[in-house]
Amino acid sequence: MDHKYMAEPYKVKVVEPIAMSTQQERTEAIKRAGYNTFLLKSKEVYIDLLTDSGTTAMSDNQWSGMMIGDEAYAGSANFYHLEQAVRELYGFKYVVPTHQGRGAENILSKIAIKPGDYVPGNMYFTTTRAHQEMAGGTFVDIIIDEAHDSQVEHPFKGNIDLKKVQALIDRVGADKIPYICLAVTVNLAGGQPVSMQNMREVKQLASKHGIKVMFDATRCIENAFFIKEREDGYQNKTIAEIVKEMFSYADGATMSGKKDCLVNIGGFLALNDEDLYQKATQLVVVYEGMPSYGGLAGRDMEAMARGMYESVDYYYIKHRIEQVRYLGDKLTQAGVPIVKPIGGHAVFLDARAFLSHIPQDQFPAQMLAAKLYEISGVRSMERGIVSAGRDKEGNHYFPKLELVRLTIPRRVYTYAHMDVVADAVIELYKKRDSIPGLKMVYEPPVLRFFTSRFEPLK
Ligand code: PLI
Repeated sequence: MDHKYMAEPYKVKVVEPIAMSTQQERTEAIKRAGYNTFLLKSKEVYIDLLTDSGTTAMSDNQWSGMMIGDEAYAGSANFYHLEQAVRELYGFKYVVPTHQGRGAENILSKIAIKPGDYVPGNMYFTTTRAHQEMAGGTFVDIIIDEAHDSQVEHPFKGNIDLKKVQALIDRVGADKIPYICLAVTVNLAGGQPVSMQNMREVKQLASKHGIKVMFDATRCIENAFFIKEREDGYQNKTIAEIVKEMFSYADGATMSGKKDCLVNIGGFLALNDEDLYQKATQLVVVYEGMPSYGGLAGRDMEAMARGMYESVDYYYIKHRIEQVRYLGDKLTQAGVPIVKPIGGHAVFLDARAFLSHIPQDQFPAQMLAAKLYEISGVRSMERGIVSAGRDKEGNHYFPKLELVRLTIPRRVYTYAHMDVVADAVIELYKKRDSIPGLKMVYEPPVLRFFTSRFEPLK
């Protein structure tokens, strides 16, 4: 029998109880946390959809791999397993492990970007752009226009607009563009994928001008599933074959292993160019550790290598995408405004439409996330004006997308949990008119969303 949504392709071997709380306790908790869900204690949370980063449930196979961690300072056996997985599955020659994705972003930005350079990317990601800017670069958004409209249905809404790339080359010159940063999938657009055809064309255009293409590989497996589902010619290819072809259009990649490598910590920088690899090994020893562990224990590298092989299993990724879709479909049926189409790792509430009475500089998505927690114990994350930060002149960026992300950890929650989340959001939607805006009362200078604090407006 064929079900619309696939049941879990795993069974439960270990359980972790979750804390229950009363609405009064949650009202106090979110006030104490300055209306910032990042500042809640996890024990105050019932269903934790803050992020899919590092929140994965590892498999019995990965846990058993942890026991054969080779904790040598240099030349750990687990590094060679990781290197083998990266070569076999992604096709890159060199790998530099890092403690997580931003460790790889730091090294890549420092070795590739010079002050005054421009770094085009398919929508910004917070840490990625911060490292590019700290290296003296200017980020330029080259994603297709459709990605900035939450209601446009497009099968590959993460695609790069080649005309925007060409316009940037014409404006600043190819020698000011060290690389194009191509993210698969695009997190802040709603977990939207990039088509294989687009990757191929971006690589062709970049090569013509001597520009490199660096992938943000963080959710590459989710992207591969969408290609199999939506792009002509890929229906009969395996996820592994699709992933391999995707990376054939890249000169390198940064990876947050905490997402599609199915681990709680870890990441790497993968490269083909020997010269860049040499430079990366010179920096990794300063910021992370030896090039054969880069901020990770041997056991962490083993878990990541094993997770990479598990991640290309068709049934694993089919279930993951369908579980996210199940939640999104329920919300759509109830009329709740969400980003369409439903992406890979999360359902994104459109806070601009949900709380249309709150102006963007009164932080509607921030308040929506706080209120959802208060009524239900479900923790989500603001992905709007607070996450976007300020420009070099100190003004808020006003992103078109003002979103709340309900991010689904991998292999952690069931469909019953998704029902609870959907019911809570629908209840809140009915009460939306009574929700006020916020004012910011503490703001750190970079990556402000992590620790900023707010108070409700009267
Ligand atoms: O959290 P890191 O340092 O392992 O990875 C940084 C990072 C890079 N690229 C993309 C697309 C990400 O989504 C990403 C991290 N994302 C987080 C933490 C998230 O909650 O989405």
